[in-house]
Amino acid sequence: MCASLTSTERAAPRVDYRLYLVTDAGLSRGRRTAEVVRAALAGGVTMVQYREKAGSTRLMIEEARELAALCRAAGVPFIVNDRLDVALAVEADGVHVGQDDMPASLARRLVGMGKILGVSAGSPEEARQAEADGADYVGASPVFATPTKADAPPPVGVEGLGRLAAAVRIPVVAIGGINAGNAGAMIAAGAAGVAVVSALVSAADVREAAASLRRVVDAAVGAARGRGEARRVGKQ
Ligand code: TZP
Ligand code: MG
Repeated sequence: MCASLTSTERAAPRVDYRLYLVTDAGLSRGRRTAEVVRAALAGGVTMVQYREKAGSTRLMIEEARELAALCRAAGVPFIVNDRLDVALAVEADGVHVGQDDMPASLARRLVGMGKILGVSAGSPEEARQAEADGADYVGASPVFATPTKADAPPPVGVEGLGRLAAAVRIPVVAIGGINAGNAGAMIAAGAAGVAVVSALVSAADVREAAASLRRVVDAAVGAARGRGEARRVGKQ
């Protein structure tokens, strides 16, 4: 049945995972999420995830619709965290689910084959299961402990990220405690990109923070390609 096709068995969307902004209204210093996303896009983020845990569904749909339009204009994929209903309502490019959310195989079936499906994984086993369930990418989660997600499982660390990335053929994105100081090490360990909340949304200058993270990630991607590791880095 088509829902069990892995991303390597179907025509998976081509996605640039290098710098993935994950929104958090509560950490955005009182700025509107649209303002943060606009600045992050100007700074060079290659992907945006709308992650909102509070508020009414009506407001979420209105906000997500605005963000989807900004991302579409920038040519950047727009993903909704957890809320498949919101993703479908605003015709987002995809959805991201965690281990306690809707099962990935079901999310794949509901969202359709043409959309991007991301799944959080904290071990090689969870990553392999996500791949088998039809995920396009895995979020290695969390790499480092972070106050941004209080209920996160134990951190996998850089070595755990490497083991996780080696376990699957789909791209792996590192999340949790990532900033310009450690982003390069994520790419060197096998990640296709980094997903970042506070280092972007809480920055005084979001555009500049995104630009400097992009420089770090691009340099690390260039170095990995130089070592012949093109498969897991950059545009897949
Ligand atoms: N999933 C795993 S860690 C995390 C999420 C959403 C939060 C990452 O936030 P930060 O501020 O980039 O550490
Ligand atoms: Mg979730």
